[in-house]
Amino acid sequence: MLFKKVWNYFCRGRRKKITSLVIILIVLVNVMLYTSLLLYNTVQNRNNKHWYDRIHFDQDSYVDTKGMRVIVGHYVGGNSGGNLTEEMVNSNNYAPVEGVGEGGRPVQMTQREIITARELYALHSYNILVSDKISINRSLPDMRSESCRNVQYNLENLPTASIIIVFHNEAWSTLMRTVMSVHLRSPVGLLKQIILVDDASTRRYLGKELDNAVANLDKVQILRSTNRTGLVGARLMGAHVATGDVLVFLDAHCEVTQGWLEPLLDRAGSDDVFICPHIDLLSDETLAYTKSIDAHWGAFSWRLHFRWLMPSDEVMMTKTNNPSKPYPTPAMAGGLFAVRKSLFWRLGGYDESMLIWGAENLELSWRAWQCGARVEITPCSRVGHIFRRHSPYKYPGGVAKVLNTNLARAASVWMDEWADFFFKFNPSDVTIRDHQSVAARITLRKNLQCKSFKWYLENVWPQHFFPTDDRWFGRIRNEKGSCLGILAGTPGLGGPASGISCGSDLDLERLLVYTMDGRIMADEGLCLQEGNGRAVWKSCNNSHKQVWKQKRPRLKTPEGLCLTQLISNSKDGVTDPLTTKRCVNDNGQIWHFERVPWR
Ligand code: UD2
Ligand code: MN
Repeated sequence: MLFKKVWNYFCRGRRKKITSLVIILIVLVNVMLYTSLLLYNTVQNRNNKHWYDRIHFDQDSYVDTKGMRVIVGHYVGGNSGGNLTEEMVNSNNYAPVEGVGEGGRPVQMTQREIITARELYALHSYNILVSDKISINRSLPDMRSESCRNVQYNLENLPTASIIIVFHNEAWSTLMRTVMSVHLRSPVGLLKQIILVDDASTRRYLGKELDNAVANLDKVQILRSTNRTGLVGARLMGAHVATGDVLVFLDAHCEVTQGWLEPLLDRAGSDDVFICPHIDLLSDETLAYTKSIDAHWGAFSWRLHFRWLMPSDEVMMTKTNNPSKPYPTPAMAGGLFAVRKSLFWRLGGYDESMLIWGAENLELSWRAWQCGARVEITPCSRVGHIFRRHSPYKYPGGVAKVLNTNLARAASVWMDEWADFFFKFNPSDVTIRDHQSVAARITLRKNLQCKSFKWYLENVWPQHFFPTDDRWFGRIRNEKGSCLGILAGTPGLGGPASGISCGSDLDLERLLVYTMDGRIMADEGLCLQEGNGRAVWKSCNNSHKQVWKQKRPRLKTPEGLCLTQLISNSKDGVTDPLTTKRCVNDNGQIWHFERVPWR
C-alpha cells in the first residue's frame, strides 16, 4: 500500500521527469565515487610496492641506440681521468654517511657534490663520490621472486665455494663492498675462501691499505700479479690456488643479495654446467640497486659483440611455468659465474693468450656448449653489477688490438665456417689472426671431441640471425636505387625501415639474411616487420607480420600487400620510410635480391 502511494507520488505526471533525473544523477555520482576509489587503491598499491619493484618496469634503460637491449656492451676507448692529480687518483676517500644508500636506495648529491663527482667520474667510470658515502656493509633487499624464496636447499649436500674477484685499479669502496656483501650473505659452511687477485694495480690505496682492511676478515686472501696480465690471467691465478669444490667468479664492483650462493652451488654441483646468476643493475650514477628484466639471455652480434636478447619462446615458457628453474643461454656475459673446479680445468680453463679484456666470455661459452657442457642462468641467484659505459683503465697496445686479438683467437678456434664470415667482414682482423698461434687450443678442441659451430647454432641458438647454407644472404635493392638496410645510429627496435644507399659488398648494415620461411633478418637480431601499412625493424619473433614472400620481382606480406619504396631523398640517399601497399605497376615495388657470398 505504502509503496504504491510513494510510486504514485513520484512517478506520475510532471514529477516523473524529475525523478528519472535524480536517479540518473545518483547513479552517476556512485560510478564516479567507485572509479575514484579504484584509482586511489591502484596508486596506493603502487606506492606500497618497494621502489625497486617499480623501477623494474622501466625497461628503456636497457635499450641502446640501435634499440637492442644491452647491459654489457663493447667498450670503445675510455679515459683515465685527464686533469686529476696524483693525490686524487691515489687516495681512498671512503667516508660512509649513516643511512646513505641503505636498502639499495639511490644516493642524492648536493650541487657541489655533483661537480666533484663529474670530475672524478673518469677514474672508475662510475660515481666514486657516491660509492664512498655508502657503507661497505650496506643492506640490500631480498631480490628473489617468491618462488625462489620457497626453494629449500640442503646446505650439507652442497659443494663448497672459492670466490675469485680480480681487479685492476678498482675503487676501494666498491671492491670492499663486493667482498663484504659476499661475507655477509654466504652461508659460512659453504664459503671456503675469497681470493682477491690484484692485476698489477697502481693505486696506492690498493696496497697496504687493502692488506690491512682484509687482514681481519676471515677467509680472505690477496694474490698480486706483478705484471698486468689481464682478467683471464688474473682469474687463472685465482683458480690455481682455489681449494673449494666450485669456482665462483665475480667482478670487483658487485653486490650479492640474500640467498645468492645456494642456487649457484646447487646447480654447479652437477659438473656439466657453467651457471650464471641473474645480473641486476647497480647504477653507475647513484649506485641504486635495480632489478634487470627477467626475460633475457646472452648472445652476440655478427661482429661478435655480446648482447642481451629475448630468450626463445621455449625458455620463456619454462620461465613462466617454473620461475625458479635455471635456463640455458647461448652465451654468458662473462664476469659472474660458478663452475665445478674439476669441470673448469677439464675443459681447458681459459685461453691464456687472451689479453686484458674481452671475448673470453664467448670463447668459454662456445667451448662449454660445443664440448658437452652447458651454460645457464639461475633466476634465483641475484647479483648487482655496475655496468659501465666506458672502460676506465688503460689497454696496453690499444683497445682495438686487444679486443681484436681476443676475438680472432676465439673465432678461429671455435666458429668454423662462421669464423670465415667474421674475418671476411672484419678484414683488418685477418692480419691479427695470422699472427696468433692457436694450435694448443685446437688440440684441446680435438682431444675433447667437441662438436661443430653448426651444431651449436642449430641446437643451442636456433633463433640466431647468422647466415647459413640454407639461408639466402646479400643485398635487397629497390628498382629505384636504394637498398634495404639499417641506418647506423637509428633506433632498430621499432624503428621505421627506409631504403639507404647500397654501399659495398662488405657493408654489414646493408646485408641481410632471407630465411626459407620468409624472414628478412639483419644484424643484431632485427627482422623486417609489417605494421599499420609501414615496414619497421623489430627484434625477430615468430609473428606472421615478419613473413615476406618473394613473388618475383615483388615482396609480399601474407595478406598480399607489396613492400613499397616511395620517393628517395636525394640528399643523403635515405628514402622515406617503406610502406606496404596494394600491389600496382610501380618501380618502388620491385626488389632485386643480389646474393653476396658470406664466407
Ligand atoms: C664483461 C664482464 C667481465 C668480462 C668482460 C669481457 C660481466 C658483468 N662483466 O665486462 O667480467 O667477462 O665482459 O672480457 O659479465 N680486470 C682486470 N685486469 C684487466 C682488466 C680488467 O683484473 O686488465 C678486472 C676488472 O677490474 C673487473 C673485471 O676484470 O673486476 C671485469 O672487467 P670490467 O668490469 O671492466 O668488465 P665488464 O663488466 O664491462
Ligand atoms: Mn664489470
